[in-house]
Amino acid sequence: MTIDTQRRALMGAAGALALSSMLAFAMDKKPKVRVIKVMAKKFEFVPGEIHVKKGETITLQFTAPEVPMGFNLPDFGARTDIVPGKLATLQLTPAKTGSFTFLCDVFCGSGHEDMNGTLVISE
Ligand SMILES: [Cu+2]
Repeated sequence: MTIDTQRRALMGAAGALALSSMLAFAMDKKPKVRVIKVMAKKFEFVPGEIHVKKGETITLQFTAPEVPMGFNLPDFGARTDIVPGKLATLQLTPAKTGSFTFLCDVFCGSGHEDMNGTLVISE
């Protein structure tokens, strides 16, 4: 490879990178992703019931003010750790309707076993 072709390849890569970031930005702007804030505290999720539409893309944004928690939505194979002081996110586009239980899967104290909520997905 000569210096010239190397430089051209490099510029091409830089151009592709710039283009893809522009595309990502444009795509980011179009379909609005609804952000739902969920607080995981001893020993409940707030809100305990989350309502979404089938096919709607949502971003669940978790905080845990007290101790480390977990969010687990088994029916969708979705889970995340929730660590105090850090924002945890989970993006979801449910393709089915129904009521699905989510729960805390990180032991957080005496009420841990009852720490769960419901995701309600309607047509
Ligand atoms: Cu827990």
